[in-house]
Amino acid sequence: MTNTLVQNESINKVEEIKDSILEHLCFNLGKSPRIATLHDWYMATAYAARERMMRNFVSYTEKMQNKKLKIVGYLSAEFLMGPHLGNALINLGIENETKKAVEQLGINLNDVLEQEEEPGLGNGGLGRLAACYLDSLATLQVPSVGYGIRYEFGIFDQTIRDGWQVEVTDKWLRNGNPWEIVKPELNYTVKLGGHTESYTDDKGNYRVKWMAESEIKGIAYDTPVPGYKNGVTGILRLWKSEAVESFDFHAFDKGDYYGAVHEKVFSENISKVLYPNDVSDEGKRLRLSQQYFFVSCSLQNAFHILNLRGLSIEEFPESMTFQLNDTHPSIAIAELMRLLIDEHQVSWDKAWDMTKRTFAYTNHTLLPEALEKWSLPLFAHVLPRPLEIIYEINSRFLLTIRDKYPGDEDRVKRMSIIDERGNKSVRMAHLATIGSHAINGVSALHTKLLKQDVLHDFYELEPEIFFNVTNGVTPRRWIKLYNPRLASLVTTHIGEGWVNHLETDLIKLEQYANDASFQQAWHDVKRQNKTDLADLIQTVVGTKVNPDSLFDIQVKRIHEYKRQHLNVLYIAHLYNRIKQKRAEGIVPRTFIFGGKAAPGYFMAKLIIKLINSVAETVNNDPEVNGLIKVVFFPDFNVKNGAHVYKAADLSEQISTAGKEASGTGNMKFAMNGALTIGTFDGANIEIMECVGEENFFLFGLHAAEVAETKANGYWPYDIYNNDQELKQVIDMIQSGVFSHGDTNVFKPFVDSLLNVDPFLVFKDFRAYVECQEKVSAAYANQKVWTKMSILNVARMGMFSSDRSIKDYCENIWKVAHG
Ligand code: 9GP
Repeated sequence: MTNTLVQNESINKVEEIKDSILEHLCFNLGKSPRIATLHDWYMATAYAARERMMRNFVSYTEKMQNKKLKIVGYLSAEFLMGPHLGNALINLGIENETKKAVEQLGINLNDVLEQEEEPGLGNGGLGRLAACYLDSLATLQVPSVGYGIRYEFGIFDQTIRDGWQVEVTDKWLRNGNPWEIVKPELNYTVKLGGHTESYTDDKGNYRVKWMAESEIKGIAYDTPVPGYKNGVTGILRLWKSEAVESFDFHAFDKGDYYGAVHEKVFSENISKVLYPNDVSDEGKRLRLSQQYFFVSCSLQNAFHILNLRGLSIEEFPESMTFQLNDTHPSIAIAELMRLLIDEHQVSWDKAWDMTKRTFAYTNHTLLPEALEKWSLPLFAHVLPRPLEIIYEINSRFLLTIRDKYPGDEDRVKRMSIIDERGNKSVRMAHLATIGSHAINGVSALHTKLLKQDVLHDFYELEPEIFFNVTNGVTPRRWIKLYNPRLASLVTTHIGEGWVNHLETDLIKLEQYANDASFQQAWHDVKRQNKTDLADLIQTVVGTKVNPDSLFDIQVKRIHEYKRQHLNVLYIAHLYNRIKQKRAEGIVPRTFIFGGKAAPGYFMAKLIIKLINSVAETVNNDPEVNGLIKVVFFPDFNVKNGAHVYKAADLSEQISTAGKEASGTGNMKFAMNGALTIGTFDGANIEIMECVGEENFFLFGLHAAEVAETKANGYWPYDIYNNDQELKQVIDMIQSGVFSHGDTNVFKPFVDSLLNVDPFLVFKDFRAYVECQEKVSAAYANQKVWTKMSILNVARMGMFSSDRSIKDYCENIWKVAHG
């Protein structure tokens, strides 16, 4: 096409978009431009964008009717999608035209984008990974449906008061959600509680009926997920719970007004709120009900799709494959068995064969407290029929184990789905493993440890079903949308193929690593991004930071294993050096933290308080003279991440080795030109292998050394006594230097480190300090640093979620991809 034609087409598009925005403003929002609020403009623009996806959405749904296609069902209790509008415009390829259209209407697109309340339907990495995978599934044209829960309240909003985290309810739906399409006709009944009864059917077969205590209804809400400039729109289908009968006239007639709506209140509670992770006991019953609720709706929907496609029940595993995103949806294994046996009269053996062929399981954690276990009495109370099925699965499975390993009762106990020790419980990871034909970890190290440790017995039994799929993130959102300056610099030099071919194209940047003018342009992009973040910090936190200082950033959930406190100890150490006039070699640094702590996790909340306390002391001490600054950026979420990753010089990935399954923030940072200081953990290792050891700051114990240290008896107190600088830092915290003389507030923190130090902060402290000194020295030479930054980005192609999804398609799902 000639330039003029392209220009004309673009002008037409601008007009079309403008008309469409105005129409939606009038017909959907009932407003004239004169009285429209910014939020109205956002809604109208969102509807205009959604409209452009709907034709593809319909044709995609039609395409799924093709009997030969295998559909991927991605079952996940969390989808952390982030704001939709900006991403939709990028993927539809209409961001420039929309910008112009909105401008011609007298509005600024960035102000419109700011209006969107992000759907916080996830805790962190796991939910965000699911969102990246949906983007890649649509981009790679894999027929798929993401299934989850439409929580009315997502992850809490975080505010900081007096240095402490305060949680605020996330009312993301209060102003309406223009992206979802309710499908009332797609509704399924889900049973809960009660008991079971057996009977013999008219053919003389033994059958079981579940006499439920209550029944709730799940209604489908669909959100279109646009692929990248390919005319494909995928589906995110979230279930909202409702009462089967929302009003009990019988109770009402008796004058029981509360009783009349009780069922409605009870039923709606199921999809009311997302559970913050890391909480052990609270709300367990509701959480188990949530998990069962959404997988039951999703599987019933799968049968509906099977039926629409004119396929038989036997064809289920060939027509649809389900990925279990962690153990949260693993009850799906028992539920599919129940649906096949109780509802579709399939024999046990056949049903089991079909179930195993249907499911694959991704494990996302080795932390024992995060591997879900449900108490047996609770399970029996909420899900009596699925529990019977689990017992039967287990007893048949254990027969095969006894057969294969005669006399090895220890192994039988270790592998059983039911943990018989203490208060009996159901081990969901075992159910997921036994019921799946493929199991994968999320980084090379994690998969290795999974095989070696948590699922070792299962690996020994069937090594061929274990895979690794290293996580990835989408370059559409995390580079093109959120780092437009870098994206345009990259595109100018290597073309725009990198946006959906990151694996092959990004490496072309390497040729510019030594080019002085490219280095300068690269440096300028980073400098501008840092200035933007500095402005935002000034507005949100009120702290003035220097964009020429090294931006050293750690954003992620707050958890002891992620060791934000190791970072804080280092800051306190630098502060000490400055106070003692030993500041030589310290480059100006801004330490930026962000992340939420689970509301019930005291130590994580205390770490936030410590960061803020250190910030207050350091930032206000005239002797520091701005050499170091500390900032806690509140309410870290996808929307804030947009400003943070691109502005980082240094990415902190300092978990205790063997604890972080993969990490995905590490990828977002490196793809946006940050260098990493990191341990030999999760995907850090693969990142280091790709970018080169010389472009990565590695420190600390390896996973095997961590295990060995603990096994040999670990005495943190000795380390404290033998390292004067560490001792000074701990004594400062203890003596109230950062807490206005209060010696109580951080006592639990200090005590925990001195007596237990479960994540080996003291053990790695010295190595971390030394490594940080290397970072400072490297940063002092900006040309070398910039070159390292370019090489980091150039070599990050493998961490695109497109590569991960291709791995799933080829090795696990056996489906074609674009
Ligand atoms: O902790 C892991 C994190 O390392 C990983 O990147 C993410 C996605 O695979 O999953 C996290 N796991 C969980 O949130 C719970 O298992």
